[in-house]
Amino acid sequence: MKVLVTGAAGSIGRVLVPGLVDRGHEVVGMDLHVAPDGTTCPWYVADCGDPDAVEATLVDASQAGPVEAVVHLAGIPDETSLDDALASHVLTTGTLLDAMVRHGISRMVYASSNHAVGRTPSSEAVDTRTLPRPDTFYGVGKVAAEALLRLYADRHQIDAVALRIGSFLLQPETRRQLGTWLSHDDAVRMVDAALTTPDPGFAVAYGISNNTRAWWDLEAGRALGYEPEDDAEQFADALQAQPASDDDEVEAAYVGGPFVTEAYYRPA
Ligand code: 15L
Repeated sequence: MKVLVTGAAGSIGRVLVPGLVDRGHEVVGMDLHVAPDGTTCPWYVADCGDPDAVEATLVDASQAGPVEAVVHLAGIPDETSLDDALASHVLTTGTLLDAMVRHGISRMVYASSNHAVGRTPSSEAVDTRTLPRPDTFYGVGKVAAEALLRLYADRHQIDAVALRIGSFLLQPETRRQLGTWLSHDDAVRMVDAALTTPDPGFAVAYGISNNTRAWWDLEAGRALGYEPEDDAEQFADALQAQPASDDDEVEAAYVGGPFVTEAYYRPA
């Protein structure tokens, strides 16, 4: 499948671009930054929130064959002002979806986040029926971007898969991440499944590995064909050997962990 990956130079993009190529996809990278050393796929330095830049990218990238899907990873991966969150997550998603409609591209895989439901207490089950409950403006941006995906799925029959990613890291670094970790290899497996599953329509799934301590439902991902293989448990002894801190308790209380704390409060 020929796939445009936005945010291709970011932390997830750097793993996903070669991972999708290894799985036989034809990848086109797009980012505000130049391609990392060693990148072999076509690359566009362009802003995916700028309609003209997106149009020029798709016109050029389609010359050697149509782009068939967009994996939208671009976005500020942390808390920011409300304006920046809306621009970074919502406007980019809308710009790309409009371009997809114009170009007949029928699938978007979106890097949403657990912070869309981050204010949900950890005592509650977390599945795809969990209502939006953002913990930050970052989470608000992800909720609104998911709403756009649903709108374009209904209006334009775009297959739109929102992956509420947990903690994408080489290995977990906190006790919370023993449940929320998404390994590099599982991230590739998950996005590949979301790209290739037949007719998902609008779908939401939680993006974590097969962690023994996970409390977010993995069934929606499995329904898309995502079978995670890694488990954070292999790191548990080392992490638990470290003294417990107050942060551990706060982080354990809500889905979004540290994003729920006052350090993340911003005026609107
Ligand atoms: C995210 O969505 C963030 O981009 C990342 O910085 C982490 O905070 C991660 O979630 C997480 O919840 O661990």
